Amino acid sequence: MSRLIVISNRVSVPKAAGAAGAQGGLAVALNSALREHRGIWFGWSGQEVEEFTGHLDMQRNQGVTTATIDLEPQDIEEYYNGYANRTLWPLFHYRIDLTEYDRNFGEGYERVNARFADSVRPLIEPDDLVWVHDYHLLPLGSLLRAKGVKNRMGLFLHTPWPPTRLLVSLPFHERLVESMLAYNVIGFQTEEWLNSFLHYLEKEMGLPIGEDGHVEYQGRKILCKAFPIGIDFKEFTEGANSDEAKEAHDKLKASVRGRKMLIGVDRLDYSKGLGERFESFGRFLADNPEQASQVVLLQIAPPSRGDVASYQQIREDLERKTGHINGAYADVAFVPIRYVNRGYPRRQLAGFYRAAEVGLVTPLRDGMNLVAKEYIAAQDPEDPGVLILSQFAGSALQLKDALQVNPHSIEHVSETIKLALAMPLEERRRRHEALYDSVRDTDVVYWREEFVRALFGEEATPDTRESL
Ligand code: ADQ
Repeated sequence: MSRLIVISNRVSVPKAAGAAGAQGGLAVALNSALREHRGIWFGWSGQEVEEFTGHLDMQRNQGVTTATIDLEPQDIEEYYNGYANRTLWPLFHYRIDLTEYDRNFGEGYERVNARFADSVRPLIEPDDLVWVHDYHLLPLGSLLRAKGVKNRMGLFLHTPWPPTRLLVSLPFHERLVESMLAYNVIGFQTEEWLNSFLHYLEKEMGLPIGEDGHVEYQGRKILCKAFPIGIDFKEFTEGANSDEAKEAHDKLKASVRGRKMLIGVDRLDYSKGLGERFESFGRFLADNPEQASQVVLLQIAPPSRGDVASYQQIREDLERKTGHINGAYADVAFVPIRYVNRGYPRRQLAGFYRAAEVGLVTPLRDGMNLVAKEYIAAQDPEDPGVLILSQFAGSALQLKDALQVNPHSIEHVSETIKLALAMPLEERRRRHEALYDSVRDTDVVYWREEFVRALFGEEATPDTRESL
């Protein structure tokens, strides 16, 4: 069986089952694939060294080999905080107002991608499949090709792909996109992002698009396809039925003393629409004074990317909005918004989701959004909560039975909150059943198997396919 080489910006070292600390569904799924394929996960350690040495730290944990490198301060500033998080992230989330086009960032991005290529190259053996993740490493495939790597290589982008009209604002966009065509497979979360990418290839590069999503470039065929990511359904639902989840659920329920609860769980990121969400909740309280003391919004938002100014701004903005709404509607024994800036172990999170009558997932733009799927998976099927979901999340294309909203419309979201809180049990059950089936059937294992199958490509024999 071919080995799998997974390459991403950061590496998540596998934890023993039941170990303390949170581990994301993606890490769980990739680790299980790596175990099956005797693979290696390569990336940045998250550590800083004074000067880059290229030293590879190889470790074996829980049957998975990880290989990491440390980066120097200038790398982190220009590649990670710079081009990845100040240029590509905002641009890919349609925020050209926040996009910084600093030339040094672009140079740092190429330098670090070259460092990744130099360091991972010796680990790649002729039959390995190479799977690169996300916007941090778009040119990595072409840099590896230049070093003689002939293996099948795939890229999966976890974010949206922006419309061509926005992308062309990026200096050297042609070079960036052309470098991606070194992969054999390019995967997106949804058809929408896929179509934006294909539109760029057609309009800006004049490439004909085959009906099956294949693009021909320099005599090679590249498969461009949507592979919607899911959650680790088995692990998450087991966790949701654990004692730890039940305890978290009961404690939270007791603390709200009969009030109905809405929950939001997001990294503190401007793409998640948190400011608009708070305003919508404020509007709901203003428009429905008879309910104002009967509902609570629990927003869990661990800070991320704190070195980037736009993230500091969103944090301040949310603190102001929380203070404003709580100041207006709290009384001595009650605050309407509980705003918590920390992470929780996944089982506790599952208990919190189940305790909430409404899941509020209202990003302004999101590649997929796994919180929406986790909320559905965590519900009690006999008495499920209602999911309010932004039409601009990738997951909206799959989760049709959620109450879909335009997160920019404060009125619409406020009215939808009212509708959700009043929804009869029968309708809640009907919607939940359909959503639950979709979350279960297209879970992260399905996603990973589909992608690896595509990565095998035409060369895959029935035997190798079956071994997936
Ligand atoms: P993110 O932007 O990080 O991911 P999302 O898909 O919602 O967004 O995943 C966040 C994950 O972090 C969820 O599993 C959630 O449970 C967890 N999380 C968030 N807050 C937490 C907290 N306080 N405590 C513990 N866990 C917390 C990017 C893209 C998405 C895409 C994913 C996967 O931006 O669009 O869905 O990658 O491809």
